[in-house]
Amino acid sequence: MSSSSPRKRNKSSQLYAAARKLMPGGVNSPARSWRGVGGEPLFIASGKGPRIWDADGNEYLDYVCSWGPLILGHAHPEVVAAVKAAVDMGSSFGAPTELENRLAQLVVDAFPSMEMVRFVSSGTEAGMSVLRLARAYTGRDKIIKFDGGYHGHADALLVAAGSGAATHGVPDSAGVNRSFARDTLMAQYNDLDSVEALLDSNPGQVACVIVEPVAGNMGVVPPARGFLEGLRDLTSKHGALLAFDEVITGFRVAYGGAQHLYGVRPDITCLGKIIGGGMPVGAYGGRRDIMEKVSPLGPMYQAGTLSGNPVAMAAGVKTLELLKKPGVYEDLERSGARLADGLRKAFAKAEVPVRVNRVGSMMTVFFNLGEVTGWPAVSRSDKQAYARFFHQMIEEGSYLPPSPFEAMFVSTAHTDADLDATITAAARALS
Ligand code: HOZ
Repeated sequence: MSSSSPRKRNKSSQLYAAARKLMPGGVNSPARSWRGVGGEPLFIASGKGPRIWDADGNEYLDYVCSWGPLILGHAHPEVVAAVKAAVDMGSSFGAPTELENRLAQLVVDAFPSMEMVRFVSSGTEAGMSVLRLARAYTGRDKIIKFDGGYHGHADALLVAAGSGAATHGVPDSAGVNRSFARDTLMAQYNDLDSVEALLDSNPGQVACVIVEPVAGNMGVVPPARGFLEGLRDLTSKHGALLAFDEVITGFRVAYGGAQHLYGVRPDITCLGKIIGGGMPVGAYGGRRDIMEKVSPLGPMYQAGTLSGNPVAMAAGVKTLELLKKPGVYEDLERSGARLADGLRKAFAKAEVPVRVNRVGSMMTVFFNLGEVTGWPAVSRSDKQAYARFFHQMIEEGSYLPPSPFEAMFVSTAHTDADLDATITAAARALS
């Protein structure tokens, strides 16, 4: 897998030069621009199973997996066949289809807290809609989010946000209406006291607390024991809704998401990524009495021509059907543990202090001396060291997230041999 001379990137470089003239920063989403690690992004030509190939023909083992959705790997034959069959029947109707019923049934069966669901086209739409719904249901304006938590780029949620916003050192976006941002209160992840203080000082004003139950957009940070249960108790006590953003964790850390893994039932949930099997999809759902506020049943308006798009629904249905098979999550857990343990050993041998945080098949290598339990610790990580490691791994043929504050993902297509090759490559890169 290693290459003695640097990989050629002529074609990627030419494409990037052309893209920069056409699109801001040459990309359509900032995190993929490599500003978090320096250098020019690779342009990807194709993917199959655990591998991707760039425009110059270089091969990589892929641990980005489209930022999570490709839990079955790239171009899974059954998902591809389902997409082809759907598109042959017509790509969009803007009218109800049976496929929406099928995906909705799979989702509500997997997530008992979601008694009803509404499909949208992205995780951002799901996050934005959940806030509107919480406000419509409670008649309150304020929301609590966590420092380093990312729930898409809706105005009210772009305050101290993780993911690309953190990577680029721009915690707040220009253009966000100050009055929206004023209603967004910031707490610290894994710190219940910070949440309680905000609820106490804003009595009867907080519509919801929105949280990634396993933080994934500041890198992977698992919930401390009792944190999610504490949020459940505090929100119930103060009449606020508890919203879990499971756009990354849904069908990833368990078939029923983090809420199943940790046994905490939120009022509303955002989903995305995996339920579209690699196609653009998001969803939100929750208790029936809450979801009945959504138009056309209720007064909260939210709509979309491409919502419930049949091609995306077909990819999602097939993906969830495959994930439901026995043993899938046990295998993902084993693969995740194998990679994380192997990386820990490689770093320990090289005497490079890191923390590898992992939940199931998602993980982050933090170049950090201490425990990483929330944004203050995450932000103390050595970004330059991550950037060096990232580039070494690219040369070794493993494609990691181009940011120190994102998650690596393992798919069912990664074999033990693939994972071991990446561990060996890391050891070589560190030597
Ligand atoms: N929001 C994604 C990371 N958590 C990045 C999306 C992208 O750049 O494709």
